[in-house]
Amino acid sequence: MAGAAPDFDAVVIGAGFSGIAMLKSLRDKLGLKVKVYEAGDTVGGTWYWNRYPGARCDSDSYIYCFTWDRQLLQDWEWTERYPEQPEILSYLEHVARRHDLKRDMQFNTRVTGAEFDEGANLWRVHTDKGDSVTARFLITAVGTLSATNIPPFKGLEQFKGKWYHTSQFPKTGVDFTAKRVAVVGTGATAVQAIPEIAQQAKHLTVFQRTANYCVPARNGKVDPDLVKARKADYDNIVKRIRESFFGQEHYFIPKSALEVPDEEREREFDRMWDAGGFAFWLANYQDMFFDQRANELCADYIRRKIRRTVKDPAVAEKLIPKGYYYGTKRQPLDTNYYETFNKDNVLLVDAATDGPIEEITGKGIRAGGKEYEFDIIVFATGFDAMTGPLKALNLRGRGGRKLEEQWADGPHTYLGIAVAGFPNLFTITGPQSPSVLTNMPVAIEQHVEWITECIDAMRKSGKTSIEATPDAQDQWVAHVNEVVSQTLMPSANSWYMGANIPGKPRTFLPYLGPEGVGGYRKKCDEIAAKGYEGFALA
Ligand code: N01
Repeated sequence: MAGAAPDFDAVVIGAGFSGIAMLKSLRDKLGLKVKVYEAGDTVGGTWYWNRYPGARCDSDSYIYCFTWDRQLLQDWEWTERYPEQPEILSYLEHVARRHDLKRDMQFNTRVTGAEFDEGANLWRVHTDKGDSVTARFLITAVGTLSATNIPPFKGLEQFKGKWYHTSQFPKTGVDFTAKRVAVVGTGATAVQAIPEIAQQAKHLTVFQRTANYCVPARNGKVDPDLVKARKADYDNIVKRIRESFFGQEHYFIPKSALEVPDEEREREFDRMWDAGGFAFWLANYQDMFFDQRANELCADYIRRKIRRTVKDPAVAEKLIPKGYYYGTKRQPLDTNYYETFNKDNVLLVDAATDGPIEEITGKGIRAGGKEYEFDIIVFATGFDAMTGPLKALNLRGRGGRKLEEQWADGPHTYLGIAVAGFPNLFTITGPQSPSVLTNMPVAIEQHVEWITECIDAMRKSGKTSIEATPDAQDQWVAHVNEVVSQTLMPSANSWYMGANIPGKPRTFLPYLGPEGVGGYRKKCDEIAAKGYEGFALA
């Protein structure tokens, strides 16, 4: 159906990594008329909002960037092994300027709703600035960890000091000098922020609900010879990360942790530990995610490290994770995290042993019957991951059906990129795609390329509508659940399972396909080659 001519060929929601890449691709490759709406006052997405002390990417900088700008891969010089938030933000600003992208972006504008007009075969998109525009395609580039979770603690409104969530930190920063500070949460964000805040604050109290298995990041300057070698080898690096499991240069050891002699395994563990970063998590023995006994060997190694690092044995015991398998929650990378608990100005309040948070009071936090007084509380309490940002968009598909209603019992997607009943909607790094289990730019670029090729193929064949079929969607959801059920992942109370948000359906949110993002790419390409199998085109 041709339908009425829309204002735009595509509206893209969000100007982070995904929105930038999507605009560039549709506008400059296909010549489409595209509009990007962004709630922040400039590009950046995640890296615009998360300005907490110590905010840094946990992927190595040489692969945490766009690969479609090969010249920029040569020209851009990252300062350290892991890029810091301000540096990523300036990188994205640079990309936006270099490709003249801002002229098609509207900042300080939040999309408040969009509905599919079946008669006209287009999306009507509305914003908080009063815009109401139409587009043939609607593409969400809203990120996966962008719906802030501030738990509904009793009494928060009475707190007389200042409080912040890590993903809504003031642009001007927060001065912790001479302040009594609380950090609530011990996830990847808190693990980065706690050592930094502890250096400034007069006193820091950390409220831990679940202890985490942290491994060292080992950040620092990268050897200039290695930087040079990587630049010379970028074509191969890009090929490797695109075909890899996690979008990183990490590969499992093709052996069981149980079959090797103890000394060999200990040597391998030491090697991964010394390498730092995600090696211990993503390049460990291949049965670590499947076999409880293999997993226990890894967990035991980390427990020994914690006991060796933390001087007070009682504090060390509190910091030792219990009740879930290593690696089934997102791996935090630490720089002096455990060491921070050796400082005189740092106190750990553990929900299991000291008592959980009961309420926020005028002066601070009451936990386990005791009131702790603070000038500042930092909530590092995470996000309503993956589905949260999409549900917040108030999307209505065929028959006015709301996305949040359709997903009441968890997400239902086809490939994590499309939703039955929502024609011409594409969800970049949506739930049930590899997404958060990868080095994000790799997953983002794969979706951006696939969407671009799909729209191009539609134009060439005179089609104006594409929609996942309910059957294909059901099969995909069943497949996503089937593959993850063979691993230890569903056993954890992780945000991957939606377990951090009270009332959220318990379901594994990303896709842990048998060959990771590389295998998923092949699958998506096969589907395209078969004339978009599982989609209805008109
Ligand atoms: O959030 P989290 P995050 N009462 O949900 C606790 C990415 N990231 O912002 O574990 C008390 O992991 C909660 O406790 P529990 C990365 O993918 C990337 O740290 O649910 N405590 C937990 O300790 C990461 O996984 C980078 O029991 C409560 C913490 O708050 C994701 O962002 C850097 C509570 C939340 O941890 C989210 O990490 C940093 C309550 N009611 C983060 N509710 C990069 O490298 C929650 N908690 C790019």
